[in-house]
Amino acid sequence: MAQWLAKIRKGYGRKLRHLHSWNAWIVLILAISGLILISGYWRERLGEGRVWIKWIHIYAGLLLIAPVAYYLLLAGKHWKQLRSRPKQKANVIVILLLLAGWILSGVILWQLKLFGPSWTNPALRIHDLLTWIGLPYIIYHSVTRIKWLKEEPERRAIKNDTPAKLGLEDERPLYSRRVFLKWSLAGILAVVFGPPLLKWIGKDLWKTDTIEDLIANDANRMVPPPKPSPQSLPPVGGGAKGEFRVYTVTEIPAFDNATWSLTIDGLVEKKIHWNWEQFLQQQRTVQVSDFHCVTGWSVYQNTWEGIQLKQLLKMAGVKDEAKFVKFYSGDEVYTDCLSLQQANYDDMMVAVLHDGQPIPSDLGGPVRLITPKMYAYKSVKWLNRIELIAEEHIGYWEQRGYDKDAWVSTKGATET
Ligand code: HEM
Ligand SMILES: Nc1nc2c(c(=O)[nH]1)N[C@H]1C(S)=C(S)[C@@H](COP(=O)(O)O)O[C@H]1N2
Ligand SMILES: [Mo]
Repeated sequence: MAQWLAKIRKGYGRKLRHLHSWNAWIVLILAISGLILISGYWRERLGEGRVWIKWIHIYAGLLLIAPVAYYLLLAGKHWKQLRSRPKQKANVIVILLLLAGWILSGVILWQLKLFGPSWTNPALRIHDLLTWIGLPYIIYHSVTRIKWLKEEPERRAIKNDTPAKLGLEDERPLYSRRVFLKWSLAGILAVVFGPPLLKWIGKDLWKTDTIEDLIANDANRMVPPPKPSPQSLPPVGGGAKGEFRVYTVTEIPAFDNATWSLTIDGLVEKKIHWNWEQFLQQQRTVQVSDFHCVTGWSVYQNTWEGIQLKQLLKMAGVKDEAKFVKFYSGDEVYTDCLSLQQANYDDMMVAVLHDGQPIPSDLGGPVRLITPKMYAYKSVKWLNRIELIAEEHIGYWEQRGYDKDAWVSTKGATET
């Protein structure tokens, strides 16, 4: 054991430098891929590429374990070396905590089916917080260590700096180039990473849209608005807990009475084609359920009001040849599919109200599918057509690498 450790520590200085640069490259890849994963801009444009980026991110994340573990083997020696340098010691601790936090929360997000939503939600919060704190810290740390930033040109020219001379560094005028560049960098980082950090803390610098704002400014023009049933308003669920992230792979579409309708066709006895008024005349039910996205976030205790999917299928009369149900979005791009058995679960719903309010267009209104026991990539927004089919259809995200098995794991969940 001691021999083995001695071997690892041989050529220690060089190894530490290699370790440092490997680590830096991996973190760079993680930072870029992570920011792409969170960005709506790239969600809309990448398609299949998003799932590739996700795998690059996960593999780079797992790779990051190696330099961290290796460093820990060298840490004893390094620590002694840093004896009289408290600033560097603090830096090492901060970096190690960041990396460990990213790795632990990242592994939970990666293995979300093993852990379930009650783990992935806090893990995602931590992953995000570390990103908004850690990235600016690491960028500042790397840039201010670049040689040309460290020393003034005229000082670099002085070869044999005496300690006394070096001591003068602190008395450098405030307007020196180095101080200027450091403050510029700090300013840029604060502008870039400040807003998401404040948002994380829950103190938006400029108010972003609340659900109330979304409803008030809804781009949909459906008249009359759907009238909530007494169970829906006030919501029997007590009001949803959590925040939806607006996800879309197209521009967000908007509808009015002339452009919206719901069709149920394919292998059915009686094709259905309803305009808005006809749709609103149908019997609706209310359910309280959780909503889980496969990237790790959830919204709990949603009160949804709408038409049970199984009720719709019954009305249309499913033919024997029909084995699957395909869902179309009014964005003309997004689709998904359920087996007939899945489609007949009680909580599969064509929803029109959320917590007693019309579903705003950002969140898939006027009408969206709800699939509470499955990840929300099944829950097609701007739903306008349901087709009964014989062969399975592979949905938008499933075609691009998401798991065909979308069941949400309840392992580790607080649900009873
Ligand atoms: C420098 C370190 C890292 C940074 C800056 C970083 C950044 C990010 C960001 C910004 C996201 C998007 C989160 C969101 O949607 O709110 C993300 C997601 C994710 N990260 Fe990391 N991450 C890092 C390390 C890791 C590690 C070590 C792993 C472990 C394998 C990992 C696994 C994941 C997974 C599985 C997701 C969810 C992907 C998805 O489905 O969208 N990350 N990361
Ligand atoms: N038409 C359409 N429906 C969609 C999506 C989409 O991009 N387009 N994204 C899906 C995914 S992955 C999730 S998590 C939920 C997000 O719903 P929200 O935007 O209302 O939060 O919608 C699902 N339905
Ligand atoms: Mo999702």
